[in-house]
Amino acid sequence: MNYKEILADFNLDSEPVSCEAFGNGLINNTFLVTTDSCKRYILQRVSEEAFKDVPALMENISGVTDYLENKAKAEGTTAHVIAPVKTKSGNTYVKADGYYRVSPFAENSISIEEPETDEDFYECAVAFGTFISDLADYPAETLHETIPNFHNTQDRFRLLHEAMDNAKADQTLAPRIDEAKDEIAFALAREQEAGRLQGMRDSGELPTRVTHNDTKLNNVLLDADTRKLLYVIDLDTVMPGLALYDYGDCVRFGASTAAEDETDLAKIQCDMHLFEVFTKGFVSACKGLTGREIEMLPLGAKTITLELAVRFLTDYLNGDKYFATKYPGHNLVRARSQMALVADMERKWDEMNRIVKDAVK
Ligand code: GN1
Ligand code: MG
Repeated sequence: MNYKEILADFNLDSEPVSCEAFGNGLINNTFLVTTDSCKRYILQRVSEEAFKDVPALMENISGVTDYLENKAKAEGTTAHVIAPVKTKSGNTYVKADGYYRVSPFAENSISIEEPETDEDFYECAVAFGTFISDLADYPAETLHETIPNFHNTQDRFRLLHEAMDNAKADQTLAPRIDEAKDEIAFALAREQEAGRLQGMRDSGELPTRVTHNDTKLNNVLLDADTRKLLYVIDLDTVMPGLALYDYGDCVRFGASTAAEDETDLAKIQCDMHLFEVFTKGFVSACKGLTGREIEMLPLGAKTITLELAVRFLTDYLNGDKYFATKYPGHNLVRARSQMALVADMERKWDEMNRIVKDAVK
């Protein structure tokens, strides 16, 4: 990639002088760009492996950022999203050897991989909860499904079965079936329960809302000094979905006592104190959650954790095509760690339900 050539199409303040790899995302390629006048931007090459229709995805992002900016303006507040930088022809991306987009870099911000204090985690809960309630009136029918069936857990299991069948018939991949036999058994033993929330969505028992769908802790930027919310980022998967999955995905990542790819399973737990902190923040900020949604919050956390375990496992069986990996077997390690987290939630199931009940008293 010749970054100067790509950036020449965008309305930057001055000439770009450097471009370096940046961040911890597993899907897109991200770079930090500095210009001649020391202004900084984020340049991203959007993964076409993950996102089949990037122009549609960018239309979603423009729609949502415009909407939230207008809403904030009308209320006399500031929006917590970052709008893309336009190109000289008024577009939000350029197509070169892939699709590229640019956004202003959020100065004096931090993105955290684990909560350093309860307040940090509470702030993230409020950020994601508010994001959903602020988009409650957004015309959901205008959003494109950027990854079809992204959090359809039933479909994620279908893809696991498909990957198992394909791996069996492929000489290079077949040994992976054996290596992952315990993880496959763990997933399949929970397949029915894992599909429950999707079933409740299909029957209308749980409302479909405009949701973020990738609520990892590091998709929130906090002010480095005040630790208050600056921006919710990574809007690639904003689509109609379940609030429970947004809630659950941040619990999965942020309330875990270990990293997503921890190899020492004994270190992996869902911390009940952090679970309580997050739950309180989320239910207070996400206005209008139904009684049924609140009741199902623990299952939201468990289901999204198992779903991601299944996605890592599936990618492992497919030969590591989707998630960026740092070593062979990385996806299997991730699947194992997410399953250890599921097992810990199962041990703490009654406590999780009690915490949710107390949080809404
Ligand atoms: C991916 O790109 P990133 O790291 O924010 C993935 C999420 C997973 C996450 C696991 C579009 O998110 O669904 O939960 O990795 N995003 C996509 O770390 O697949
Ligand atoms: Mg991200």
